[in-house]
Amino acid sequence: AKTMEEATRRSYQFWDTQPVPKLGETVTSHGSIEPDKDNIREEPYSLPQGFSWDTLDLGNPAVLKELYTLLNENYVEDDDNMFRFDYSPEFLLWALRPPGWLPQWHCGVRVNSNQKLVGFIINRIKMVEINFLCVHKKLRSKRVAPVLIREITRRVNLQGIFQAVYTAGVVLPKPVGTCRYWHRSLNPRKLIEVKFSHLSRNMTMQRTMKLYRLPEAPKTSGLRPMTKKDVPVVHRLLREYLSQFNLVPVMNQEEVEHWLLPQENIIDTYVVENDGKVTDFLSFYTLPSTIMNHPVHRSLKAAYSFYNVHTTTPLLDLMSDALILAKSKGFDVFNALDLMENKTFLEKLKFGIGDGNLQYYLYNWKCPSMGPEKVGLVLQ
Ligand code: NHW
Repeated sequence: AKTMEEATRRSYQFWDTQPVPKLGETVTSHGSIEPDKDNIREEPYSLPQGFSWDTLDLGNPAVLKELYTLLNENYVEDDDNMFRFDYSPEFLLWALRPPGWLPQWHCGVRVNSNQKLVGFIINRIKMVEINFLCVHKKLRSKRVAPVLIREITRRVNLQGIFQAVYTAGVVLPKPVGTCRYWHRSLNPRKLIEVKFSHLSRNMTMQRTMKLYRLPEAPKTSGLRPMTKKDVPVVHRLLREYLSQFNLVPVMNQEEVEHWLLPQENIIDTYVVENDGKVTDFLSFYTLPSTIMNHPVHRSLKAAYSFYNVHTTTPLLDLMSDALILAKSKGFDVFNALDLMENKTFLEKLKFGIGDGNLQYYLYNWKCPSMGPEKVGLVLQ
């Protein structure tokens, strides 16, 4: 189901068996839905005949390439099946091996006969984040996804963890928050050519290009790439800034270093430093999409807004510089969700609203749902 209306009318064969609130339910209390289990099943769940579990060693470049290929060919597409995420192998290592990662959480499914990788789900670290659930196109609608979800749940439970957070485009029982993607054209001609966007009524290509034109260089004085020395101050700024939202990651310094220290073509972070004082930072990650069926353009280069913290520089100025930096690095589009304080700059900076929502979910935790401006968590 794509919308709440469709979703409330259907039943959920799998999700109705899981510790999540029902779609119609209004939650007013906070707490776990089922108690922590004290005996956790020791045997892996059974896969359909002909398939086996395989823990993926992403440190092996050949295995990393297999995962890259599975996702490149079978992961998330837009509603019109024109674009599909193209997570790079280096990005996958960044996303899948944060501090505290465990090998058994990189849970793959292979075909016995030829060892082809056809399924994957992973989680990252007391509450875990679940991401990259993927089943090969040839194996869809055969209830493999619930087996993957049960198996990762079992493996996480074995570590004494009973809660998780995840996001999805589809409506399931029951979103804790609903966010929307917005898109800022950086290369409008290409975006129109590949039908990511279209020429507005009464607009020529010339006028559209002028509308989205950006300065060559950022405007904020003291803006520079984050370095390792900035980790403690960025950690403090992030923790203080996030305290105003209701759903946030609690990162230690090591995690801040992992998630925010710049890595080429993966993550960009710029801090504002004046008179020896770091007061603000902006960040975005790199996630291109494959353009399916286009004669000329193969890839759409997209930057995704990550964490942006302001104490001195106005957020609008910070994000305007984020757009300028992204444009100068050759991105075609800059994407941002309408969470945290993003609504204060989206329209002003000429973002256009996207179609479809990103739903946020908690596993085995009930709490009242919140508006997007109270969501302070961004997943890859
Ligand atoms: S969202 C991206 C998910 N991946 C994609 O969209 C890639 C392309 N699609 C596929 O690979 C980010 C398949 O269509 C997938 C479903 C694998 C999505 N989340 O096997 P069946 C994430 O990775 C339910 C959760 O026949 P399929 C977050 C669906 O409602 N459930 O379908 C992942 C139905 O259940 P129902 C989803 O098309 C979070 C059942 O799956 C789902 O062959 C995971 C149908 O299964 C989704 N995105 O495969 C949960 N999409 O109740 C983690 C469909 O309606 C929970 N379904 O009968 C926490 C676990 C850890 C807890 C630790 C304490």
